[in-house]
Parts: sequence; C-alpha cells; structure tokens
Amino acid sequence: MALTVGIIGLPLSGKTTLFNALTRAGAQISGYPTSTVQANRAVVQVPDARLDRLAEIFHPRKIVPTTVEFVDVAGIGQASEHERHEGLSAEFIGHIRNADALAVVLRCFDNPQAPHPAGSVNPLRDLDDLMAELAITDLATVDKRIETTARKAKSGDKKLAEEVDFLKRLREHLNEGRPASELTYSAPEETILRELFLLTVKPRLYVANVSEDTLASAAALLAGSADGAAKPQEGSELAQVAALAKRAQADGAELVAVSARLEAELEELPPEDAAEYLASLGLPALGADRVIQVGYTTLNLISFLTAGEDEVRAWTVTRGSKAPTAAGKIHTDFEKGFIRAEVISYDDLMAAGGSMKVAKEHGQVRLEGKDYVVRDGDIIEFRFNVSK
Ligand SMILES: Nc1nc2c(ncn2[C@@H]2O[C@H](COP(=O)(O)OP(=O)(O)O)[C@@H](O)[C@H]2O)c(=O)[nH]1
Ligand SMILES: [Mg+2]
Repeated sequence: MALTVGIIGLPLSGKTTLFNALTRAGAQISGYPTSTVQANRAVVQVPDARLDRLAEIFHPRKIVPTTVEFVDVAGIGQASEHERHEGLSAEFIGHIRNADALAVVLRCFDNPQAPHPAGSVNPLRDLDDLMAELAITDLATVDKRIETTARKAKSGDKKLAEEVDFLKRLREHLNEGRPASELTYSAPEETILRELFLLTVKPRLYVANVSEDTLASAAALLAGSADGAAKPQEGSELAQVAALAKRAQADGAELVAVSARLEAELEELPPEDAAEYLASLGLPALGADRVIQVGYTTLNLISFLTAGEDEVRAWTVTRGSKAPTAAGKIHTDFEKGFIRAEVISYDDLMAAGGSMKVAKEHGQVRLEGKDYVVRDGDIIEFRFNVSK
C-alpha cells in the first residue's frame, strides 16, 4: 500500500533535515531558502518489532515490513506578495495533492546561522500562516466548482442549488484563511468534499522541531508526565510547545516533538549507541520512528500480519476493515474467493511461547468469517477458493 505523507512547513523549519532522519536518504539540506519547488521522495519501512519476533519463530526466507512514502516539498511561504492571493504553485500542489496526510513541521528551535524567515520563532503564527496558504489554494478549487455548478443549477435543479449554497459557505470559511477541516459536513456534503481533494481536509500531524536541549522536556510534556508544578517559563521554547499542544488538541491533530538535527546526527551512529543516547535523555525511540507511528494512527491505520516459511509480513488496512478486505490487500483472488480466516493475535501467540501448536490447544486460533473486523496485530491465514 503506497501510503504517502507530505512534509510541509515554512522555509528553514527543518523539513529536509527531518526527511533525512526519516529516510536516511541523505537528500540535500540547504542553509538558505530555495526559490524553486523541489521535492525529495523516499519510501521507508514502518518499524515493527513484532516482525522480528515472528521471524525467530517462523524462520522465513524474507521479512517484509509495510512502508510509508514521505515527500518533502518546499514552496510554502516563498511566494512574493503579489502571488500570494493566487495560492500555491501548480508544482507544489502536484506534489501534495495525492498525499494521504500532511506532516506539518513547526520550527521551535532558535538557530542564528539559519535565521527564521519571519525574524522570530513563533510556531503558532507559522501554523496559521501555513494553513492560510493552503486555504487560499483550496479557495481557488472551490471557486472553480462554484462556477460550473452554478451554471448547471440554472436549469432549476434543487440539488445543484443546494450544492452551490454549501460551496458558498465553504468558500466563506476558506476565505478567512481557515482550514476546511474545521467545519462539519452532512453526508451529501462529504461526497462533494471528496471530489474536491482539498488540501486543508487532509489529516494533519504536527511536528514540533525543537532544539536538542528542549527535546526531553518537550517529550515529557507531550507524554503528559510533566506535572503542573513544572510549568514552562513564559516565552521559553517549552512554552511554545505547550501552546502547540493546546492547538493540536483543538484541531484534533497529533503532535510529536522531534529534534530533527539531533536525529539526523544520530543516524550516523551505530544503532546501539543511538539507542543508548536516547535512553539517557529519557526517550524511548527515535522521533522519526514516532512520526511514522503517529502518522499511522493519524490515518486510522492498523497492521495485520502473515507468517510462514516464505515470509513474515505486515500489511496495512484501515481500522474497522473486515476480513475479506484484508485478504484483498494480499491478492484480489483472496477477497473474491474468501471462505474464512484463521486468526490468532500476536499477543496470544507470544503467550503460548510462540508455538502455534500450543496456541491451537488453548483454542486461541480462531476461525473467522466475512464479518470479522480485523484487529491490529492479528496473524491471519486466509482460506479461499479461486474458482468461486
Ligand atoms: N539548531 C537546530 N537547527 C536545525 C534543526 N533542524 C534544522 N536545523 C537547521 O535549519 C536549517 C534549515 O533546515 P532544512 O532542513 O534545510 O529546512 P527546510 O528549509 O525546512 O527544508 C539547516 O541549517 C539545519 O541545520 C534543529 O533541530 N536545531
Ligand atoms: Mg528543504
């Protein structure tokens, strides 16, 4: 499944540095804003420790994790004033239109060598500016749709007239620089919305790019383990993160704190040394890994697993998917000819000491039908009939 996350942010917010940490791709980092739209793309594996444990049990020929594609796109916040009211460039939109989610990099770090283009560090302001630019682009899309629908509505079609009303309401909202995700929609409105491919309805993940010194306290703050007594000092970097956390909650978006530069540097170290260093900061995993995992949750995705001699593999489905849909991820024949699924949860298999035989004796291997809702960590073997 080609799941794509677009990394967006103002110039010098650390997009490319984060991209490098995410992908170990070594894409170019520049210390100055570039004026053309350039995009780095890379497919990365979703870290999943369960696959390694399963491989120890099944000794497969290969291990296949699921993947996420990251696209690092420059181009926001670089338009000159007279371009601004027209929205973002076609090139930028081309890179971002098909993304399933947006990772919005928000600069919290100070760095005199790479001064913030607006002259001061203020991630909330940056977030508003970014969303406003995306909203202007969506506004143009909605305007076009209003034009064509209004023309057709002249025939007196009531439904089309209603669509025009809805589009005008949407237009008004976007015109204030507000994201379309803030509105609630009726079922028919949802249908229209899906056809518009707006940028401001894509699920968003906020990435607070903090300095190395703030990382541990920021991570603690976001994990909710910072007590009220340790209130961040006004105007401090941590206070900026706290403000972002509040906003993320209001927006229904996830927020992850990373230090992109630290992460990029850690990539140079052997994995054990990097892990040791992170542990000394009280951090469980690389921020890059957290971005990938939180990206997964943001998109409401889960993994089910298949395990055998040939391969141990993770597959991606939307939460709430039923067994035949999951089967279809492997092969369309599996879905068409679906008979039933033999399912054991990863945790049950581990509790049975990794033995399928013991798990079967305990009755933990279930036979499930076409209405079974797949859960994260299910290890599944599908029974199907090709001629069906
Ligand atoms: N101090 C500090 N500098 C950073 C951090 N992340 C990025 N930078 C620096 O900020 C500049 C811009 O980073 P880059 O990733 O190219 O930003 P982009 O324009 O958003 O792609 C570079 O000089 C980076 O080294 C960070 O976490 N801390
Ligand atoms: Mg860049």
